[in-house]
Amino acid sequence: MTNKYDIDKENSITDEFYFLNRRKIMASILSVPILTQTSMVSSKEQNLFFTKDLDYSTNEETNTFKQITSYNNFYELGTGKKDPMLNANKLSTKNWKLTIDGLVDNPIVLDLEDLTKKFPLEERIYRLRCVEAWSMVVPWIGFELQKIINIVKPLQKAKYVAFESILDPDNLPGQKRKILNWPYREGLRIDEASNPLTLLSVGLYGKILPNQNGSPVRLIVPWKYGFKSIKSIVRISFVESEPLCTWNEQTPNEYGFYSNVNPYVNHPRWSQKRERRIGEFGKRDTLMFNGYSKFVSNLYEGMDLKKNF
Ligand SMILES: Nc1nc2c(c(=O)[nH]1)N[C@H]1C(S)=C(S)[C@@H](COP(=O)(O)O)O[C@H]1N2
Ligand SMILES: [Mo]
Repeated sequence: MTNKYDIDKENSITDEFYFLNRRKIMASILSVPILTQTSMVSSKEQNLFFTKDLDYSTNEETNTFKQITSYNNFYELGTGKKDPMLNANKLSTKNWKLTIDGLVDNPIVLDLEDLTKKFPLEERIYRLRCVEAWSMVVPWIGFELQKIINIVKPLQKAKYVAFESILDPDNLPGQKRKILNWPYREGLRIDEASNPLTLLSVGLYGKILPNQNGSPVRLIVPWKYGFKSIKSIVRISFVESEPLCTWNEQTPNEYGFYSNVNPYVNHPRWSQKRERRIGEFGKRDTLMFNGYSKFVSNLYEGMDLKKNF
């Protein structure tokens, strides 16, 4: 029997068992894999203390640290898949501040230390499905965005959450060209942001996030296409109306506000029915909501997901 809760195998006895026993197991830093010295990553050595989540984590095999850190989308560091790794040192996270403001009772600013120490950290093993039809399984470390929502206390009229990445064209090679309308921006409805699956990640494989994965803090929304999972966030604002999202602004007929993983809605230029897991040769079927239906399908009841793609 597996010791993890598999979110795809609905209705199985083990699911029921682990769902009822919402256990957390203390992870030892000794369980963190030892990284090869030759891997070209800007791995930050600091170990994080965290518990292992069994409620929402998949028991699928994780991609290797090397795969997760050498095949990235992070246009601020270049558009090639290896560019973020090669340009990782161009992103400076020193003196980072994450501002949380807008329609809230209690705006706050978090610094680097707050991000790893203020909230208990969990390891969440999530599938991430990119809109380009590849996927990875990543052992993220982070905390639920809900934890921040509880602190800032959004006002009644706040209906959406807007996210903004770093703007630093002097140092970020990708921002020297106007390939996107910088800074990168994303948004969620407030109920999506409050869903327990929605994570702010500060690490992976037991350590501080490598720059190419969006250090020092990035969003993970595992039931949506990867581009919603905005990296290197400097501002989170609570707002009244649907915020601007970078890819939706860039190409609205290809990338909607919702961008839920949906095998029944093709991208105008390719199918979304199947995906390639990085490291594998064949393809596998893409699942509705990336396999997270039981946690999130209720958020979209009554909505036409072909129209609201
Ligand atoms: N700021 C910013 N965030 C970003 C992107 C980006 O270009 N800039 N790319 C997105 C896309 S398209 C994907 S698939 C994921 C990739 O995350 P990973 O490189 O950690 O796997 O990050 C998302 N977040
Ligand atoms: Mo993506």
